[in-house]
Amino acid sequence: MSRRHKEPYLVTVGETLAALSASRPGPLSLGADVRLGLAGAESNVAVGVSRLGGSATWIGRVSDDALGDLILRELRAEGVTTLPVRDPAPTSLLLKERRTTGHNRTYYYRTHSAGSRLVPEDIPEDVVAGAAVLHVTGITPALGDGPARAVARAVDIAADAGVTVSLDINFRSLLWSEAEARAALIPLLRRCDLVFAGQHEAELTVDGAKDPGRLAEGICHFGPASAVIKRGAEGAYALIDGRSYRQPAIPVQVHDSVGAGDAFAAGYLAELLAGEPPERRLRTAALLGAFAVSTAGDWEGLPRRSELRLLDHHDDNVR
Ligand code: KDG
Repeated sequence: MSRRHKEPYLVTVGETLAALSASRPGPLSLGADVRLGLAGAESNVAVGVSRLGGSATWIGRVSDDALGDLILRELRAEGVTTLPVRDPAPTSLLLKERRTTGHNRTYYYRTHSAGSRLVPEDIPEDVVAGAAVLHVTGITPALGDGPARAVARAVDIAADAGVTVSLDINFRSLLWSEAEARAALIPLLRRCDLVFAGQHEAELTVDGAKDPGRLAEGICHFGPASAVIKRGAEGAYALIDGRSYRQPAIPVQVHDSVGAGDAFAAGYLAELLAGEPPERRLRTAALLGAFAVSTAGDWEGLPRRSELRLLDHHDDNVR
């Protein structure tokens, strides 16, 4: 265990972005209300774990300017340990246009960003080797050769040290093609213990399968002991150390579904860190997913542990 932590911790590697989200439906227009927030799958997971009382460390490149300062300030305020490399390149931007009430359009501005200049030398070996869990996603390897090699190095260090390696496929079609994602992620998958995938992401990984059970088996065939297939409102199917589990989704009113997958992973991983059994990991994962979709922003609405019960019963008004 690293000297920075006294308890089992999760470490994650990735890019945190500034997010500008239009508040009202319609085309972007001059003077529109646009809200500044932060996004990034890996830091979303770190915040989710930290809010549940787990210990989380985030590693990445951060611009040496006001947005970089904001990212670090917010992550630290959330109790996440940050190990940034400050970089003169800018912070990436994610723009969310609410084109209609039910349809968002996302635009990335992340070429040559600080986060995409991550290199293997940025990964502190002692921190990764001392973790209980390393969590990576398919987004960072899509940012370029340096980030792909950095993630591969983190996975190699962790796997060699016996650290549980978790991968969320998180396929982003704006960053690369399905063929590129497969070519880059399958070698990573072979060194992972636990994989999270949406239905489509699992289909992209396992040829010809559609049924969640077959998809999870196909993923585990590459090497991981556990695969969790996230199916949105239909819940999740998991194959964990050879046993299958079904976790229904928690019914809530959907406000903004972006970030739900990260929230789900955070809930699962926080319980894994706490030594909880699969049923509890999946239940908390589903609860965090429900918090994420029923609140604004990727992570801002995620619960503290004491708040889990708000969605964990049938009475909507706690008095
Ligand atoms: O999972 C939510 C992420 O998509 C969002 O936070 C931004 O990391 C992000 C990305 O690259 O899409």
